[in-house]
Amino acid sequence: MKTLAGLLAGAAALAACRGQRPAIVRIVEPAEDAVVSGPSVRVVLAAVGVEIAPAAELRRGTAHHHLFLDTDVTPPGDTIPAGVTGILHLGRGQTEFTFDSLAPGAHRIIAVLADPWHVPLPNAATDTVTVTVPPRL
Ligand SMILES: [Cu+2]
Repeated sequence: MKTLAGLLAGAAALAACRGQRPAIVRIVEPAEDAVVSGPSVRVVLAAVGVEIAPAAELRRGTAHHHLFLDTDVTPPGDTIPAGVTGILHLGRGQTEFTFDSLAPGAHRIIAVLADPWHVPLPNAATDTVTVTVPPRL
């Protein structure tokens, strides 16, 4: 019987064979299912297995964070578009972002790592949290 640890080790070894390090992104804050005070919500991000750097440096092997707010993730291999509502490039290498005015209700936030050309890293894990902004009284 395969264990989760065994599967993960296998995936890491496969990625290493291909010259790719498996990258993982985590939304550190807010927590999954958090009820946030809103309307401003601070998102804190962490990445493992890849260096976070400003996109403008155009250095291969680095990545920057992206956030998809109530928006589906760009299909694999596609460039993450700029100037689209709900899609944010943290292109200066930031690891935090504050949404200033989230409406009351549930919101889905997805974190995605992409290379300096804004193409999601192959085999990189994404992270998703759903948060709720309570109704204003
Ligand atoms: Cu980008």
